[in-house]
Amino acid sequence: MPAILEGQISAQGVRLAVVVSRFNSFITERLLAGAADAFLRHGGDESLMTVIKTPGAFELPLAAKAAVKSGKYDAAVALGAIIRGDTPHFDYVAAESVKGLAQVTLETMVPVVYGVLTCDTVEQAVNRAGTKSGNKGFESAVTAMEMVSLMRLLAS
Ligand code: INI
Repeated sequence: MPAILEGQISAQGVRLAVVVSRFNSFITERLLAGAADAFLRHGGDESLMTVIKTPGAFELPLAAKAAVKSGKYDAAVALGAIIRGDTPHFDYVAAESVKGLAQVTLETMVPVVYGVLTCDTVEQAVNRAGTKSGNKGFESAVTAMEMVSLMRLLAS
């Protein structure tokens, strides 16, 4: 049998930074509620979760980088909602947020989870923020827990 390294999904003892943008806050507040729900329901300690707010999704990478570089967190979850409008702005913000967050996680070796919705319509975003298609915030927090556990296994 090959050795299999796979993370556990538990928030016990996990120090989590939730970096959330205010743009489209009617969606992002639902994502934040989902992330907090997942963290607490998996045994997380409320005092070990910090919420960090940014103006928009474009600012998520810088705030996430500062958070994880502080050494105070085992993982970060970045939450945002980018919704297509009439101009190419959507594409620029979406591309920079994903690229920036990917850079942060690889440079710092701290799990930074991409919980940013990139949707064509408000309805698509609503569906992914706690209605028809789950809650991206909840799923992202679960991913963060698994990655913290996996990184510990890989380091041991
Ligand atoms: N920021 C978002 O988080 N979502 C969006 O849909 C969005 N759109 O479409 O404009 C958005 N723009 C703001 C951007 O993230 C920055 O805050 C702004 O450009 C200042 O740097």
